[in-house]
Amino acid sequence: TATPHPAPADVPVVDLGTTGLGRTPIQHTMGLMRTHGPVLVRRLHGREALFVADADLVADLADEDRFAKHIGPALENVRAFTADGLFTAYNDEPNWAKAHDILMPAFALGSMRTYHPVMLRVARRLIDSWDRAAHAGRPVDVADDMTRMTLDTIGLAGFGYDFGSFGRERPHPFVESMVRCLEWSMTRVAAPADRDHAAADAAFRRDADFLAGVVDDVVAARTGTDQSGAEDLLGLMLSAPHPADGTTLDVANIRNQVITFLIAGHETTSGAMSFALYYLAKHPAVLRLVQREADALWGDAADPEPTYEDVGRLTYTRQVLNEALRLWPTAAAFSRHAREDTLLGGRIPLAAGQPVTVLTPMLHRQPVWGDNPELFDPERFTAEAEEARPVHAFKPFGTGERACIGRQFALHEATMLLALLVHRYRLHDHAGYRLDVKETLTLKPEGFTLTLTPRTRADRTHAPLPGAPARNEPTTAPDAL
Ligand code: FDE
Repeated sequence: TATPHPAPADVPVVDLGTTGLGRTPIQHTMGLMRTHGPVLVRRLHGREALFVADADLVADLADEDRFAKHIGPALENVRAFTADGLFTAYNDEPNWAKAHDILMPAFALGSMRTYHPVMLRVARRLIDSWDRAAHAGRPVDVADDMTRMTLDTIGLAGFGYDFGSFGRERPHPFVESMVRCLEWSMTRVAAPADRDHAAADAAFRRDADFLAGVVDDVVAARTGTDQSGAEDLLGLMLSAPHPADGTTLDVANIRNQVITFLIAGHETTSGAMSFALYYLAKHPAVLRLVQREADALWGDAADPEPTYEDVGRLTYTRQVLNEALRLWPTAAAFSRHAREDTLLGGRIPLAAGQPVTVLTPMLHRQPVWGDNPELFDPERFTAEAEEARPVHAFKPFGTGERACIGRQFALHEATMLLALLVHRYRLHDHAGYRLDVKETLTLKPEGFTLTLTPRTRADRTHAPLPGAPARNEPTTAPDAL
């Protein structure tokens, strides 16, 4: 039911009336764009929101002089439990710049060297658990286990706190509360104003209080110990002075930051690895190439000891991850607003402060991606292909000054784990899984299970890819796939 919009005339207005968006607002809006094109106004309960995926318009929105991050309705709800934490802070809230300056060093590329051993330690927990499943012939729930892994990783690497997720039948209660909080933030946006939300809101409050309690434990476990000056995130939060005025972060802000990092640092990364494994299970030829890359590094080692430098050499694995993030960027939308009255793309009038939301999965399916954008193809991320493409065509980490601070962290963690997994197991899509993308503000493949068998010496010993840095000589002929 598209009706013409007064200005500009070529932007369709899609009125959803009172039908709402259901439990999959991102995919619903993707569907609208497939019908109406990559620029549209979505009207819901009388509220209008401009969505774009057109590559030129997104490039224009990336202009930091004219646009800035916008905290839209969903993030406004998230603020109920993260307030002025980095992700949800308003641009002009003093604690944004302060925390950004203090925490940036913890995310510089060089810092990944510090996190590497912890990431490896947690990867081994996952592998132990998958070994047991493989041995018992039991399927693994991919997204659940990736979430265990990423929560333990950010907990240990960032805060020296062990969530011990692999020792638990069910996800850590922090995860369950967090997921409910995120769902509340998402569904509350589309909830009709005339309905009674008291019960949902009270349940949310209980969950949010629980999250805060966990965070207080995390902080308490550190304060007063000789670790309080440690160089991890929590150490910086507790003791690093701001370069400008010498003050440290205050207690309330530290709480907001810890919740923010525990959430941002694990939900999205876990989804990204899950989608990558999904595509690998469905594309045996690609899987074989990733395996070859890992085999070229680690040969037939039963328990490889990836070095920090190894992860930088896993270029094809990284391409696979990028391609998974193209099709399903797990943080699937980000919003911008105009700093002053302006014309978006030279044609769409925007008033100062007016928000525009970029629907990333559709940006990643625009014509700059060729004529078969739904096709999973890691060749799109060779260095040459990337160079040939407009820079703003790929935005899984947002844009500008408020882009993802955890990008290198997530990529290092995910690349290493994927390579370790494909080096160790054959992946079997035993249930003929059909992709079902669950939305809890972030995206995940729901109900995706795999069975695993250990790869054998014969599986592993084939020639390295041409040009791959071979440390181990192949012990059999290249055709022993
Ligand atoms: C951020 C981010 C973003 C942006 C948003 C807006 O704009 O609104 C995005 C899109 C993202 N992020 C994405 C992602 C993906 C993945 C995988 C990730 N992410 C990961 C991670 C990890 C960590 C730790 C993180 N992440 C964190 C973060 C933070 C803190 C933030 C905020 C920043 C500022 O400053 O604002 C982000 N992240 Fe991310």
